[in-house]
Amino acid sequence: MSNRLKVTPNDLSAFWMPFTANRQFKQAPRMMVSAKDMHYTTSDGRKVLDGTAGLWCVNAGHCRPKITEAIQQQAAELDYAPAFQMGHPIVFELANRLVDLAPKGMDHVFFTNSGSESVETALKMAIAYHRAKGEGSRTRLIGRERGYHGVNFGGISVGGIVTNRKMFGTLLGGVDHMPHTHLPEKNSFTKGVPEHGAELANELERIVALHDASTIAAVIVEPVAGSTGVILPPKGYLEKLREICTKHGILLIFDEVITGFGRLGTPFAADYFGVTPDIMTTAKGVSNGVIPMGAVFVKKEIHDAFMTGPEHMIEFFHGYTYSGNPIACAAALGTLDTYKEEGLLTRGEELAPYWEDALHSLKGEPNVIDIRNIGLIGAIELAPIPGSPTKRAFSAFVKAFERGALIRTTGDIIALSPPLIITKGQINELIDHVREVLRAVD
Ligand code: PXG
Repeated sequence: MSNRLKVTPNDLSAFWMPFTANRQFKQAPRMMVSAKDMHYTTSDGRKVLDGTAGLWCVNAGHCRPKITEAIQQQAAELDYAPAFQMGHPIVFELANRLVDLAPKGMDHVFFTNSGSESVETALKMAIAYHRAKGEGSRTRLIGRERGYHGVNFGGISVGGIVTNRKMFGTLLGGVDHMPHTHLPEKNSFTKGVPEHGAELANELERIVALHDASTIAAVIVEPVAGSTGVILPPKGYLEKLREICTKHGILLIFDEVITGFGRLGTPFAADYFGVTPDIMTTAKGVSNGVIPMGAVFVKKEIHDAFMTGPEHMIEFFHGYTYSGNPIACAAALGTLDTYKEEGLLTRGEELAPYWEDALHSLKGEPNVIDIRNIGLIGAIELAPIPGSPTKRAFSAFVKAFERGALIRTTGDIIALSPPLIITKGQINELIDHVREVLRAVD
């Protein structure tokens, strides 16, 4: 580590950075060189408190020994085995462990390498499932405004974030969107799940009436929308969506890439809300973000619908070279062990009230127009600088980093989602950084 601290990259231009203002970054780079538990160390030797679990993924904290050791051992023992028509033991072990953790009835798991791939997999599964059952006319997909489902074509088609869609042509056909559930005029500064807006689920009935249920394969939503700046489901909303989907034979997909693996204080958001989807997409926390991995959970009926026809035939023409990669599986098993030993998948429940109070203590600070929270997620919405949207929050992000805290901003919203190992003292520290930053930015 020590010699790396001194190294500055000699040319920053070759790497085209993802979702980054490349030219701005390269003028004043922010580099991390190591990490441990709740902190990063920067290239200039400063400690930075991780207020975002990386990108919502490092749920067990950084460089955890069980995960590191599992990866090291696996890399030396079986580095790769073909994923198609071949197996290796730990991918089956992992699938069983995951299914044991999943909501009841979600008995099968399909491996991918990212949230985006999990979403594509789920959408394809949904359409193919209906066709396998003799309902090939069910091809439409329904997403939601402001939804984020990764960056592949299916995901941006059902997604509802304009900047992620508008540059990329006509996208998938046969997609419709429900309205989002952000109602600041009614729900601002709500603690936890908001009171108002469950009726927005009825918009699904309107869409069904327009297209006819016989053309609709699936509805996909994030139970709590993350990327767009944290939008919570109003009380009763997800239950209503479930009811409408069931009534019309439409599959309900929960995109739990962010909410999965303890973020709300329960293993999955499905557990938190007591609503079970038909398909559940995950990634990030499944392997603590350490090695890319995604997992799509499916109900037995869906899996079984594919298990027909001649037994020598491939049932689902889909999969990735790295589906269930041995080293990713080892990382995931090390992650699940760490979660279990430290009770991390339910730790958020104990900490949530403290987190909520700490966050809402920012009410009244300059430019704060809303605060939202659930589990170990928080959002602080700022009034935009007139004519320069996003600038205020981005300045806050840079100032926080300089002060020693990593926060995440999207638009003019600050989103916080610390590793689930955070202490009360570190919650105070994080919120104090945010408070000072809010007082310091224009
Ligand atoms: N679905 C959801 C709900 C997500 O949040 C993806 C799919 C895509 O996952 P991959 O692994 O393909 O990136 C995501 C990813 C942020 C942020 O700061 C959020 C994500 C990724 C990066 C940053 O809000 N979510």
